[in-house]
Amino acid sequence: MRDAPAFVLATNNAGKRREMEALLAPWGVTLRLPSDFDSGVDFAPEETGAKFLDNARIKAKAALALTGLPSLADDSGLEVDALGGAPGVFSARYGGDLSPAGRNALLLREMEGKENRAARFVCVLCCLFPDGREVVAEGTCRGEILMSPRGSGGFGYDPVFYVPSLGRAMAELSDGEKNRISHRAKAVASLMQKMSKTNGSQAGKPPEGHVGNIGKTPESHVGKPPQSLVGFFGGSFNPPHNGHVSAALRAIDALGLDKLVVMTAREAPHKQLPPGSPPPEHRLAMARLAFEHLPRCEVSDWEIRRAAPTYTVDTLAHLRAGGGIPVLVVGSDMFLTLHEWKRTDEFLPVTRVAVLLRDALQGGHVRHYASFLSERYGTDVDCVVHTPVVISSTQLRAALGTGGGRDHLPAAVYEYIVANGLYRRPW
Ligand code: ITT
Repeated sequence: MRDAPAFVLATNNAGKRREMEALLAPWGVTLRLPSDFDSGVDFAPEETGAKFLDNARIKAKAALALTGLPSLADDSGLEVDALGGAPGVFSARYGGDLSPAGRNALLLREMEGKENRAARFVCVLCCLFPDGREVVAEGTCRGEILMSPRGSGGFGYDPVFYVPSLGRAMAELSDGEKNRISHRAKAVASLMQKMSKTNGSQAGKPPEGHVGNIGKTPESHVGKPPQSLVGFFGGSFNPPHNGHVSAALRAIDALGLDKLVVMTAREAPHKQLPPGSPPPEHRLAMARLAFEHLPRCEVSDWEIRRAAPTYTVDTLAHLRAGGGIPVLVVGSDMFLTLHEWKRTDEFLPVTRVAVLLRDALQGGHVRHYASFLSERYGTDVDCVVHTPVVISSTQLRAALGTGGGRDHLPAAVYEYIVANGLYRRPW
C-alpha cells in the first residue's frame, strides 16, 4: 500500500471531524487530531478573525505549530439573509454560552415574523504545509430556516436548515446524503481540485480501486440506446492540437457515440481569448482539418454563426432539438467546476456528462463530485480514462511563436498555420 497523506485536522468539533473523515477517505487522506500528539493539550486557539478564512488560518497555523505536520482547518457557519448574514463567523458563539439546541432556539426566535427565510451554510478550509504553502477553498450550501427544528442527524444548526433540493432538513439527511450536498463537501472537492493542480504529489490521491466508471458505465451506452448518443466537445481550439484529437477519438470509442460534434467557440468559455488569437473563422478551419477525418466526428460552426454569446446550455439545447441524447465531453478540470456554469438547473438534469480522467488516480475526486451532481441535479456521469498528450494550447502558441510546435499538431493544422501566418507574434 502506498503512503496515504496525513493532515492534522485543527478542530474540536466532533461533527466536523466525522464529516471530514468521510469526505477525505476516498482521496486516501487520513486525519489526525492535535490531541494525538499531545494528549494534555487544550487545542483552542482564539478565533479573533473577522472572516471565516482568518479563523481557518489561525487554527491551521496553530495545528502546524503544534505538530510540524500539514494541517487542515475548517471554519464554517450559517449566514441568514434576514439577519444581515448573522450569525456568520460568530456561529459557534451565537448567544454566548448556549448549547447547540439553545442556539437553534435563539435563531428561531430571531426569525419570528421574518418572511425571507433564505440562508446558507459556508465552509472555508485552509490547508497549511510546513514549507509555508497554503491552499484555501470555500463551499456554500443554500437553504432556508425552518419554523421549528427537524431531524437528529448532523450537528449544529442542521435541524433548523431546510435543503430545498432534497425537501428535508439537513438533520433529516443521512451522513452520506449530507456529504454529497453540503458546504463542507463542496469545499473539500474544491480544495482537492486545487491541490491536484498545484501540488499533485502532496495532495490526497484517491485509492486506485476507485477508478473507472462513475454512474452508468460507458458500456451501458453501447447496446441499443433508444436515441442516438451525440457527444459535444467544445472549445476555442486555439489551435486544435494532438491532445484534442486523441481525446475526441477516445470519447467516440469509449462512449460508443453515434456522433461527436466538435464545436468551435466564438469566445473562450470563461475568459477572453488572448490578444492576437486568430479570428473564429481560422479556428473553425483548423478544427475542420484536425477533426473532420475522424470517424463519426463532425465540426460545427453553429456557435460561431450565432450573434448572441453562447453558453453550454444553449448548445446542448440545440443538439437536443436535432434529436439524440447529448453527451457533454469535458476534461476533469472543467468537470469539477460544472456547478458554476451558466443555468446549470436547465441543462444538468437532462445531460449526460463524460469526464476524461488523466489517469486512474483522479477517480476518487471525480467520483465524489459526480455523486454531488447526481444528487443535486440527477446528472449521469461517465468516466473515461484518457492519457492525454501533455501539451496545452497556451504552450503551443508560445512554441509556434518561436518556430516550434509542429510535433504537437496535426500536419494539416500546422500547414494551415504556416500558410496563413498565424501565431507568429511572441506569446
Ligand atoms: P472548531 O473551531 O474547533 O473547528 P467550532 O464548532 O468552534 O469548531 P467554527 O468556529 O467553525 O467551529 O464554528 C462553526 C459553527 O457553525 C459550528 O459550531 C456549528 O454550529 C455551525 N456549523 C458549521 N458547519 C455546520 C454544519 O455542517 N451543520 C450545522 N452547523 C454547522
